[in-house]
Amino acid sequence: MRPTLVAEWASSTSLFRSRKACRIYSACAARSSDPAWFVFVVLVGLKQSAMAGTVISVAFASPSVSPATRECHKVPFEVSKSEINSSGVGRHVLGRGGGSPFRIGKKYSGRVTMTVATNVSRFEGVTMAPPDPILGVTEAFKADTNELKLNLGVGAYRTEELQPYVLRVVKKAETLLLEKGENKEYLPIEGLAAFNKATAELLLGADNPVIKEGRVATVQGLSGTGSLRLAAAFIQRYFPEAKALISSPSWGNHKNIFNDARVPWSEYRYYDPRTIGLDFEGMIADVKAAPDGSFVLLHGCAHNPTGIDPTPEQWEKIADVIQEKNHIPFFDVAYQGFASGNLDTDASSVRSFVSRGLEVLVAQSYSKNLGLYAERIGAINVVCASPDAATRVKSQLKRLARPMYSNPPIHGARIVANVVGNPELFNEWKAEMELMAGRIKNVRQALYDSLSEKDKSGKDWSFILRQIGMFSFTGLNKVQSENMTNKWHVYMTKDGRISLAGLSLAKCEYLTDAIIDSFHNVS
Ligand code: PLA
Repeated sequence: MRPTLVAEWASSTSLFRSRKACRIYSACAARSSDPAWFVFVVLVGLKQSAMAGTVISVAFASPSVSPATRECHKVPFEVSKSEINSSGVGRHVLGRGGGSPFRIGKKYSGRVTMTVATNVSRFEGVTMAPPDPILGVTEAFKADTNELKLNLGVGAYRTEELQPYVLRVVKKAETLLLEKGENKEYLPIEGLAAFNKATAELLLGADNPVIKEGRVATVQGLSGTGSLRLAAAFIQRYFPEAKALISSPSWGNHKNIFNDARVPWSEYRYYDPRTIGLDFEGMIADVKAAPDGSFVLLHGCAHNPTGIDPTPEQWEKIADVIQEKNHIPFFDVAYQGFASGNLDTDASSVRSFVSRGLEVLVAQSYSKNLGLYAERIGAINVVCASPDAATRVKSQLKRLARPMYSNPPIHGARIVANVVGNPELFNEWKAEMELMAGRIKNVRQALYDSLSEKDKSGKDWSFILRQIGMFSFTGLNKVQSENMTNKWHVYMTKDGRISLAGLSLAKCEYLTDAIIDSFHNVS
């Protein structure tokens, strides 16, 4: 196959308008395994001050070209415009109708393409992305034909028969919706008004003064993930200097979300493997050490993946430090009602921060507590100091949403609005949620009992009982987790997390054998 070369960089294109800023950062020649093809590669960078913000990537149609290139792209040297023009490289790579992309005032797209040969896909250089560490586990599970297999990867509630579950109250709400025969016109950018009202009230309490005073900007989002992403885009636009702080460990997608939104982040200590508990001192020290005005991402309840939440007293101390440091708390509430079985108890961390008068961001999800996974229903709430600020913030969230997805889907929003807004359905939901949370608590207990009975090593497994929510963070390392999957067909994330929502009482013993084997026989 004939090689095609594509060199591109991402950076502020306006920098290229300054001739002085131009620098050939690295140049190299590579010979592919086919001697007929000799390819010059020129990577164009910026002067050193700008290099940090410059991403350069080079893609090759022929994989054989790239290793040689890697070896020779190390020596930076300067080349003037005329040198570019006088070299073959310049003509081929940069020449565009005789002009240079670096001419002052010329707007240039930041992409250089040199086609050395034809008949090759323009996407040859697109590399294979790795499978998602969580959703990829489900794909692997589906491909496994062993009948003992068990999917404890994704946090999705299953019945005792290990079947997906649609809540009865959801079915009822859907029947009501069908009877009403409502239309499918576009929602406004901010989503369904009845949903936005219901979701803010569910989170903060209907009689919370911040709601009454109109200080909450609520925008319907594409479930928890989409709401977090919208907030991250907002942070990037309005707080370009700010950093996000993420717990270590955290739900894996948090890092992706901030990376994609180009919000720099760092981690704060959270989990202490020695105590299999919260590293509270470490957390406080790291939150204190972060630059003032950072966005501190907190799991409102049922911390994923550890299942370890701060106590109410610890939450107060965390709030003290956040307030002292002028940080902005950013809650991810993906499991309201699933930690304790009670919606209000699980919102108490958020409510206590709000009652201090703090401005707070809160992303919500109805994937788990209403089982609306695929409906993609959630919200981003920004509690502001004044109604005026809330109005402006909301207008900007809408402005960010419009070019991304225009407006959100209606079906899930109607279900939530109907369930929360109808006292009878609301009570049924609470009862069903208690049932779901109760089933998880039962298997948690059963797993602990079984491990304590079968494991003769004297290891203390009581940490499993202290964890809450859907997950248990087993302490199994990557290799041990791989053994769980490869030998026992137990699918789980490689950080040692198991979703107890995917476990039945009947499977506890099998899981116990798998854990004991992996823990003691695999280093
Ligand atoms: N925030 C946290 C802490 C989560 O655990 C999840 C889902 C979300 C947000 C987003 O969920 P949503 O977009 O569906 O509302 N975490 C799952 C699924 C349950 C996943 O990874 O997407 C998990 O297995 O960790």
